[in-house]
Amino acid sequence: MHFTRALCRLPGANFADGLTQFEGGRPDFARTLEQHARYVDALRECGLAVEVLPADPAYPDGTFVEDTAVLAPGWAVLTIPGAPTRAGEVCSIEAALRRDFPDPGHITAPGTVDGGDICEAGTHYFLGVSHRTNAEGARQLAALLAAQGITSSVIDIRASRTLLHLKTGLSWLGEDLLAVMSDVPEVPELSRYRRIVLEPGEEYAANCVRVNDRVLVARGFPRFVARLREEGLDPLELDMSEFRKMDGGLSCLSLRF
Ligand code: CIR
Repeated sequence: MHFTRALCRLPGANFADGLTQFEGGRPDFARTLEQHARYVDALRECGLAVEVLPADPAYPDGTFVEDTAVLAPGWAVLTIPGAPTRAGEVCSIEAALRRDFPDPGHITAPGTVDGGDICEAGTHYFLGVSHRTNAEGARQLAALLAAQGITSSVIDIRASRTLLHLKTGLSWLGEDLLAVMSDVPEVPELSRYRRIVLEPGEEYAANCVRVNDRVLVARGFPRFVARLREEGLDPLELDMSEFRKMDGGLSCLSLRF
């Protein structure tokens, strides 16, 4: 899929008050802003026009915009993020997305979906059922996707201690290639793809993003970057240290369309 646009949101001064299980210290706000600016520049280098929304102090996790919507070509569905403190983030994203998607679909209660659980792989989407996305949310999304001609399969990651979201451990790199952490449970549809399995110590890099001719990937994972190059891909490495401290990955910082 060729992307032309992206939506991001600046981290706010209370970014460190968001949800996290990470035990390696609090993020530094100045470095967070630098890393975010570099991320936005990288999307622009990939040819995208990027809209950057202002921070909203009501939502310290609001910079992780990916969780608020699921997109497909010409189509959007607004989610209900599974963490109660994040559910209100959808409102301002909806206003921004409606300019391009005037009639978006909606997940309705009691369904919950975090966009980070939805791994888009062309015309097939993998739907993670997690501690954020519930089975009802996945069921609603599967029906909405089917109406767009997109098939889907559910991967239940609730038993995993390492996967916050499905895309923490699974990314589509284009065509028939996936990046995958060994913790991702097997489902039959995964066997249709070739896989780069993340090596021990490099698992964080599994959350990467193919953007047109490039692959945005977290800096510091040389074996994975070498594997991407062997596949003829063109990695663009980005420092993600401060977002990692808030359990965030590369994909969650933007909605791409
Ligand atoms: C949260 O726990 O909701 C945020 N601190 C991190 C969300 C990361 N989102 C994502 O991976 N899609």
